[in-house]
Amino acid sequence: MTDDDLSISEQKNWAAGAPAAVHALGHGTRRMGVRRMIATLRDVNQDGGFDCPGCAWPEPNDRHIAEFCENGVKALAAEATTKRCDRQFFAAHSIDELRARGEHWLGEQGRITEPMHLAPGADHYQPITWADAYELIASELRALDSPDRAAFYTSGRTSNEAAFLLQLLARTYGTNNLPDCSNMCHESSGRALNDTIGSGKGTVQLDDIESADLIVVVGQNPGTNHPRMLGTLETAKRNGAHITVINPLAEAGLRRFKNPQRWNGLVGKGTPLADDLLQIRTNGDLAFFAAVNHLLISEQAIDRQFIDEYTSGFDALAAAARDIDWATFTAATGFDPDVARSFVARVRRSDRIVVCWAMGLTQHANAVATIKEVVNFLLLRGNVGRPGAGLCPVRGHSNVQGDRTMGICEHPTEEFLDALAAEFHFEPPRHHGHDVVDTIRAMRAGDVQVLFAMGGNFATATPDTEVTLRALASCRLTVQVSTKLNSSHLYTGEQALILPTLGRTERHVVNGVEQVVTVEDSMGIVHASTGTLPPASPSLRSEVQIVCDLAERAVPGSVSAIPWSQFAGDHAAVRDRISRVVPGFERFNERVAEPNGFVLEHAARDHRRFHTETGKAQFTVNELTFATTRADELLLQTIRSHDQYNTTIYGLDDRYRGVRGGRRVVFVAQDDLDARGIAAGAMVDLLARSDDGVSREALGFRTVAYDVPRGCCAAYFPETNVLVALDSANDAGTPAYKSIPITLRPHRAAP
Ligand SMILES: Nc1nc2c(c(=O)[nH]1)N[C@H]1C(S)=C(S)[C@@H](COP(=O)(O)OP(=O)(O)OC[C@H]3O[C@@H](n4cnc5c(=O)[nH]c(N)nc54)[C@H](O)[C@@H]3O)O[C@H]1N2
Ligand SMILES: Nc1nc2c(c(=O)[nH]1)N[C@H]1C(S)=C(S)[C@@H](COP(=O)(O)OP(=O)(O)OC[C@H]3O[C@@H](n4cnc5c(=O)[nH]c(N)nc54)[C@H](O)[C@@H]3O)O[C@H]1N2
Ligand SMILES: [Mo]
Repeated sequence: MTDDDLSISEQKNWAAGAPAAVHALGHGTRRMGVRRMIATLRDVNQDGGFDCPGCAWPEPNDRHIAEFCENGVKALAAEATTKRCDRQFFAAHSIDELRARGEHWLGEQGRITEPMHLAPGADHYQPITWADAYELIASELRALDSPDRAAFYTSGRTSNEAAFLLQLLARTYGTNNLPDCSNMCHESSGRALNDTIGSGKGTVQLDDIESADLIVVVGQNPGTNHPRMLGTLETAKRNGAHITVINPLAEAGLRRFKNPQRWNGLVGKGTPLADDLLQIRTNGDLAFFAAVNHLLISEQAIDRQFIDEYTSGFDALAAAARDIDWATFTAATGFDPDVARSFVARVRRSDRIVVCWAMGLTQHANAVATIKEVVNFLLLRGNVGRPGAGLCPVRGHSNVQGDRTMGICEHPTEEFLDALAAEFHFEPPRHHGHDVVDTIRAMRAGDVQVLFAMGGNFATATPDTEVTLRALASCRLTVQVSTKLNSSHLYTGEQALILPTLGRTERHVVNGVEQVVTVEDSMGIVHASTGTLPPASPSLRSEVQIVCDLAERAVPGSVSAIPWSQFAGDHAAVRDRISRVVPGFERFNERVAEPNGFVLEHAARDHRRFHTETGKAQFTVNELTFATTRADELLLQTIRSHDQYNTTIYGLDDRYRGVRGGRRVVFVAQDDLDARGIAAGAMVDLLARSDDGVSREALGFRTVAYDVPRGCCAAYFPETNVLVALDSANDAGTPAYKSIPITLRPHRAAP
């Protein structure tokens, strides 16, 4: 439980620079060796190479010879590692033994080399042939009394082709139970944007950010999670942009950036990025943007012509915006009213505004309302659908946006289902399926009994870990298509399968033909990705092939209309089908052959056409809420360290925040520690407020005195997911991972 090597030092105020290059290369060579590392890095994010599995930030058209970042190298090294987790490994380690190890150790064991089966009651995984594994899944699926007893999960690394086929498999089988990582990620953005601008996607391209004159980065830590974004911000800055950061934490990457791809970035002082750092109280953003919007309306600092021509609902907003309750504003944000006033003054001097956001906005109870208020903010001054301005939800997983475009969604539109039905001659289920949280609830109730997961780590990325593990244990069968070992292989249903798959970096040749996959980045750019490394093991199968092989056995009736076996070896044929089902993908094969792929059309961005109910961009009136805590409580947000990719833990350091050698830490303001008589460095337990009578505790964390607003605190996930109640999920189904009321208690050993 304790991390004895833990050491804490000063928080950094700059990111990247030479240390990033040194850490990247050290990390890469340890896992891949020098030659393999050079071969890998040469091809990442290059034309003819593969898309970095790190994040969804787009590549610029004029690519640098080294179009990657420190954390991209870590993501690549995790996949291209030379270590192997083979049948001897599974024979040597029981499930109980592996459970005691934790995600970091599990991820370090290397690539899984062949299909493995955990039989009912067994304590070790045993090898199984692909044919037997498919037969087992097919027979379990056939045995269910309704297709809705199965769920098909997707994590956002899955290619467009695999995602399209997976949703087709689920729907020909008969269910819309297609939960995906997006439910825990940007679902709130998708919901808010769909309701207001008629598309769930952002409206900017890289050159919009580079030519904006005000960029607001809110609820996002790009220095760790989207490091290449810092290069874009640096360019914007050189072009004269003002950058305002809204974040409870003074994240290093947003303060000063030393671009490791430039000589003066390696040795010089770097570029200051944030001009203003507004250290807001966690979850105060709705109150902040509401106040700003009220001021803009009362000062008539709005674009009347745009509002009249393109929007609806302005009068209702203006009527609701008559007075501002500054006491509530201050309680929610921690700010003096002048903070809003001077931000508004800056806004009034700015013709082109971009707002970028990520999990700091989406993972709250009121996330949808908050993002709608951000939309109001941009609409008021016509900052949607013109160059240099717009909405920029920064996606997480490298293809999470593409997976949704391909139909991975539990609430598909009628148009999508109609197109699918016409193309493949079957009647897809029309009733909505389960998202992530509802899948867990359904498992708990015995209503979902088979989970098929295309990647990811369902067991620990999801909320309410103890509840979720029990729910998984009540399933008949859980199947993970994976590259590497994680907790989801250990907390399983009565039986479990691990189906090992090729990663992005690996060459995939079928019948002598090199197979290419495609992905869509955060800005709607679709491009090809071709692996170049030899597969980690000859027994690996591609995600596409696994879906096709399984579909033939699980839904034999579909074979006459769907040439699954042809698809398995001919991704171009899959793309032809996609081009006829998914709008915007016309002439898919032809257009994706272009060096940088193609940009998907976006009616709001390109033409100021809004596919909403009113046909206009929609202003919304949002009830002002914010997370409140009792005097003894702190509001906990759960975040990523610099050494992790979601539940894959690369190492135990969080360099920019000054943490080394441990992850069980909680960042608290010194005054809050003093008020509780707790010393910095003391060992505490985190106890979640219990609204439902269930006690949720995370034991054994060191306190770190940190620059965070009073009443707020932070700790890493997934260690803290035990504290997040399933029922914290908001109206978009996203758990409130970033506003968990907790109390600190001096540590007591578990009974
Ligand atoms: N290296 C690396 N890259 C990644 C990932 C990774 O784990 N590692 N994960 C990928 C994925 S799936 C995703 S979704 C993205 C995540 O990218 P981020 O959203 O940047 O990730 P988080 O660590 O959750 O950081 C949330 C940020 O929001 C701030 N914040 C929290 N609550 C609030 C609030 O109430 N208001 C405001 N204004 N700010 C708040 C936090 O202080 C923090 O800076 O990154 C992707 N890229
Ligand atoms: N408390 C808290 N919880 C959170 C969050 C938070 O901020 N706070 N963030 C949420 C967010 S934004 C997200 S996106 C989810 C992430 O949820 P997931 O996407 O489910 O989790 P990951 O940790 O990204 O999944 C890692 C696993 O994916 C597998 N994998 C890696 N590459 C491949 C591949 O190419 N193919 C296949 N088939 N498998 C592969 C590996 O086996 C690896 O162990 O977590 C959510 N959970
Ligand atoms: Mo995410």
